[in-house]
Amino acid sequence: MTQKKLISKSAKLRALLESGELEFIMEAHNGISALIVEKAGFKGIWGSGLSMSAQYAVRDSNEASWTQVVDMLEFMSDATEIPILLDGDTGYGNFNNMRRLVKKLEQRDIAGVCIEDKLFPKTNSFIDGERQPLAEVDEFCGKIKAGKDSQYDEDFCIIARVEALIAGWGIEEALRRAEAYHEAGADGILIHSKLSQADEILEFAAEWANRSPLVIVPTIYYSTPTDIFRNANISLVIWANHMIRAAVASMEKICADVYANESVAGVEDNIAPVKQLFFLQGAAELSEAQERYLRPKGSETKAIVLAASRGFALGELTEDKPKLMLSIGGKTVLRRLLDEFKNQNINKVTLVAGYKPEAIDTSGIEMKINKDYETTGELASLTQVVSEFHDDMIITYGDLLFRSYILRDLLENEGEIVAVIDSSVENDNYSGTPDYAYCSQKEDRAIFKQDAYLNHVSEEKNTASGDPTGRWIGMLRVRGQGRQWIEDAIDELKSHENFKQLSLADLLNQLIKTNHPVKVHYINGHWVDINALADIDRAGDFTKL
Ligand code: SPV
Ligand code: MG
Repeated sequence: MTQKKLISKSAKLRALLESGELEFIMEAHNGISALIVEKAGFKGIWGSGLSMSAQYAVRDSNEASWTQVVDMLEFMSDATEIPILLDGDTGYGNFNNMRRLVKKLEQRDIAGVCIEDKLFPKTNSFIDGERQPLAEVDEFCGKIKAGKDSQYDEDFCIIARVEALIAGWGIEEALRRAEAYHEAGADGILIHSKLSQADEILEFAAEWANRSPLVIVPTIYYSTPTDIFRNANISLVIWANHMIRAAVASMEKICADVYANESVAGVEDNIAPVKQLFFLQGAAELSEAQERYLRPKGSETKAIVLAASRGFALGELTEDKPKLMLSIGGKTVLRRLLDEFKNQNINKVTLVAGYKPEAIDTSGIEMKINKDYETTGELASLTQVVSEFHDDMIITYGDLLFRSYILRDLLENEGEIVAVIDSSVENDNYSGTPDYAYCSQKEDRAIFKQDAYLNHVSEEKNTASGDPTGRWIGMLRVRGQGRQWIEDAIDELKSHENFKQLSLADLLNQLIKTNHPVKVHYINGHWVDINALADIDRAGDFTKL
């Protein structure tokens, strides 16, 4: 979603300064505090030098470089829609540094900057403020002019901060300077005081008589009722450091408690829940965007694994466990299968077990049991999990090992039902009974994404359908209507007298018989299944390749 900015941040700040009402902005010192200020309802943010220095644990004496300040402002600005007025200290140098500062601030959508008439490097006005030298008026006016001349956006605001009262020069000097700065083009005057009463501020405001917007910082004269500022025609009040002070007080308290009690149990109810962090960070928006843009391949796909039989041909190896728990190259067949699923983002797996289910490692999977596994076939196992069917699923035998690309490419194959067919009909190493596939076309490797369909699957070679064109490896992709077709086919086959003995091949033949196309996904080797002892070595070699 593109969000169109109807009113620029600089225009919003200008509107605050010129609203004719008393307005308020609150200090923030990083992204999250800026966001909290905005959510509380404030119409603007003070990018306080003191607070930003404090959050970096350095002194308010230009110890943090101006680019470090600007980098932090970028996070603050990205997180919010309300304007930020930066406390730009002295402009971090002379007129030339001021020009570059304005350029960089505009690039980061900072609405304005306040500069004070002290010398670089400055220190906080409340530390020996009266001893700090003030800038030459002309030099400071040149800095204001240079800033105004270099701004691209006409609404970008430059506020000139007068330190004459703090430095002990009195009202006359403060007014003289304010007037000069006003003349030089400042969009407003910040008159600062470190007295606990607002008297000198109010006197200045009366003399200033609305020549331009007046900004104040009632950090020390905080007990003054706000209406007094309103009545004095002040334009903007800056609450300059209250967010960092709130954070420090809270962190000190919580930290001491946790340290003393060697437990966080006592503080849990007094701190922001983790969910609140997610909320402020906008985690919900990211989840939505992931849905929109990411939708990883396979993430909606489910796998059904049929693994009820013991694997008698494997002899005593399967005495105490089904064959999918056999270890091949240090990993069980099941784990290998699950890893392949994970590689393709398939995370929901239902396994139909039968023989010795207690020996199966079920971590990360759901297991259903075909109790009659000794007397029933694969279709009976599949029928056990019809309720687990999904609109997008892989149905596979549990004793397959295959190269990753086979599943990856199968997931890309569009088609309601897709069977993986190995185009090599003969396989000398093969120990089981193959499911020969008779397809509409032989594999033609010259054709990219060949469209071929299954005509018939059979354990017999040379049936009436002609020569087989491959072997079904025991893996199917089902999606869309395919799920319903399979459910219908199972229902139809249930009335078959041999239903209990039917295999998945019978299910495929039923689908074809009822005119539901089964698409062929041709492969050439790169898989093994484990039926007999000889397969174990073969599988071991396969995993080493
Ligand atoms: C700041 O917030 O860094 C200011 C205001 O400059 S004050 O600390 O009151 O000087
Ligand atoms: Mg400051």
